Amino acid sequence: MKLRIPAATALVSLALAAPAAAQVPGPCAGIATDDPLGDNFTLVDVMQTQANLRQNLDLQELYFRRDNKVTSAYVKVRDLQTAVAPDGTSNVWFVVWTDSAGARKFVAATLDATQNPGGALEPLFRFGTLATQFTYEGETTGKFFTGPNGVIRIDIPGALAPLNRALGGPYADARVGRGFQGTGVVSGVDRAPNGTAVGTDFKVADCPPAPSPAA
Ligand SMILES: [Ca+2]
Ligand SMILES: [Ca+2]
Repeated sequence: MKLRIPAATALVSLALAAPAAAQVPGPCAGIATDDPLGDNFTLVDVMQTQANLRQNLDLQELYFRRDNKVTSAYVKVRDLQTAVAPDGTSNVWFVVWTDSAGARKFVAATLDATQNPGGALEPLFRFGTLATQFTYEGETTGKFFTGPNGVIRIDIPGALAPLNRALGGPYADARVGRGFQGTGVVSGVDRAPNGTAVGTDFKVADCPPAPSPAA
């Protein structure tokens, strides 16, 4: 028995150590923006011992891909977990861009801790329009690639990403919601790029076939 326990532990460690990046499609047309690690704001956080959950919201990179006729936004963070930082009731990641008509559109991923207190949280993916505030207009699909350097993929409805048009001036915006059912104050804790800057336009086009290793 004593021999089997370390072996099993080693297997588990290997599985946990597998980088999220290995499963995530990387950029195929450059990145929209990167962002420094450790620059996310800390709100009133009475449980600093759980500051690791904050790494959920430390933006690192934003890029877009179009695969199988679906355009998706990819938000890389420091350490993605399906849990909400202790000083909020929800975590929201917005990706915003300006369309060819000049309207600001967005997709968003939300984790709402009131959905299942203390338990596993299922992310909700939505899209909408940003005018004076974020207005949700429907649900979309996406995926969380959890772990260090984890990535949130949010699929953009086809009508919002016409082929050969640009998603202009994109940026990512990570926020914490507090209050009843996550509808209270929503505070920005990280933005990529910082300030009011925006990233590089993404011209909606299919990713090229993966290059051969010898290329
Ligand atoms: Ca950051
Ligand atoms: Ca930032």
